[in-house]
Amino acid sequence: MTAATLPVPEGYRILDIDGVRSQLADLPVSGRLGGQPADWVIEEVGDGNLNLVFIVRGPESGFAVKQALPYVRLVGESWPLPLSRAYFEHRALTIHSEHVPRLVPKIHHYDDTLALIVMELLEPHIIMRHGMIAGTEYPGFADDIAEFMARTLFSTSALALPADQMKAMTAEFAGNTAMCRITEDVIFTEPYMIAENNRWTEPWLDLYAEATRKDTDLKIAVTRLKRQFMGAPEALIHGDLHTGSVMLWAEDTRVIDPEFAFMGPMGFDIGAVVGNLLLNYFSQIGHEAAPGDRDAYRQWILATIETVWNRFRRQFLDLWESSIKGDAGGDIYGAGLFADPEGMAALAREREHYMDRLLTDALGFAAAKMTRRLLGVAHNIDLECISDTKCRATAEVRSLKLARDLMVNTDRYPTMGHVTDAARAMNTHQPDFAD
Ligand code: ADP
Ligand code: SR1
Ligand code: MG
Repeated sequence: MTAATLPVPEGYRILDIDGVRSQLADLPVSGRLGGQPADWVIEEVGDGNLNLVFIVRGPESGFAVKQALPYVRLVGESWPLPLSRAYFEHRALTIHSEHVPRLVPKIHHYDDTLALIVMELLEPHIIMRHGMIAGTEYPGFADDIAEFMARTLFSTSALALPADQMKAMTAEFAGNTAMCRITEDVIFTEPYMIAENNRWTEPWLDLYAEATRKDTDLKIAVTRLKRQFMGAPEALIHGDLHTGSVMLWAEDTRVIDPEFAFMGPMGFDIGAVVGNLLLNYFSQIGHEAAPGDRDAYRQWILATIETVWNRFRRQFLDLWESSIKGDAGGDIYGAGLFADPEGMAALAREREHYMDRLLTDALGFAAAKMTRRLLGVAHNIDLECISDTKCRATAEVRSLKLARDLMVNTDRYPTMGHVTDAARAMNTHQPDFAD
């Protein structure tokens, strides 16, 4: 299929730098840039898999301008993808800004025809993956991402919303099917079979890719996760919450790029964070100048994983408890059912069970998110930038082994401490592959 045959609305065109300039010039919001359109410095910086992103700088301020393409940028026009993802991204950003305004970029303008979002330029923020490859610690990250997840997930779930609002949100985001389909295919299915776009570090991972395709226990486990992904509209999830969707610096964290948002299982977002931190942990062997140089950084990553979960858990429970006390809860676990002391105690236990179940879900999804980055179509720069392929393969095989155990033997990981202990135990300073 060529771009010409893709279904795009009348008036849509793919913008180049001059197209962005003239488009912005017509918008009242462009006054914030200062100067004249000819003064604005514009560059295309998109390093994501799907869209164009332009940075626009004027004498007084800057914008980030994101445009959806009618296809997957990573693969090209042979893989069409609807422009509607820009609608869902701006809607999710709008909803996120109601619950965590300090943790998302501000939206200045949305153009449905051009599938274009004009948003706040985040500076001096960088993409978290890049900071982690450089070995930078981010002291505020764990608290910030925990707050992002606790507030966005709790507030859009049936724990907080009445049934009609919950269903309205489910109906609205049910339209994001093409993006869900990508996840269903490239995360939950293709890495476990022969698929055209799969790739891995050859020849070192050949046997591991083959073993994965033959691993029935693993395939049952990932299919259960897929079933949950497709059939559990628990909350409005970000849907692609990896460390490439976080832009930050020492004093500020923002979550970008919720174009995969839909009403899905909360554990998918938590697992995305945990799985991507684990991948970076194992990748450190390829980033240290001498064996052991990054040991302190490794410890920071593992401590961060534990803090993310612990803070998320505490904050989610606090939101839940206060919503019940304030009678602002959603339509399940209704306060009226549990008003007596025995009921209150039972509800407190139920909340603990709920969080334990969320942890189990998150670990399964973390494992799926790790495996897809090792055997599927879209890999992570954390590992891809390691030029020594034996070293990269070492990091990848360790990630793959932990992911398999997390997915198949999830009950062996009752706490996040069990996960970080396992990661620590699998890590040595020597590559596992020799000449
Ligand atoms: P995609 O959906 O294609 O993955 P992203 O939303 O992840 O695109 O953006 C791609 C890149 O554009 C990011 O990695 C980042 O470098 C840059 N970017 C995106 N949004 C902003 C922003 N608000 N401010 C500054 N840079 C941004
Ligand atoms: C074609 S797969 C593209 C991937 O990039 C996005 O960031 C999502 O992670 C998606 O799975
Ligand atoms: Mg994206």
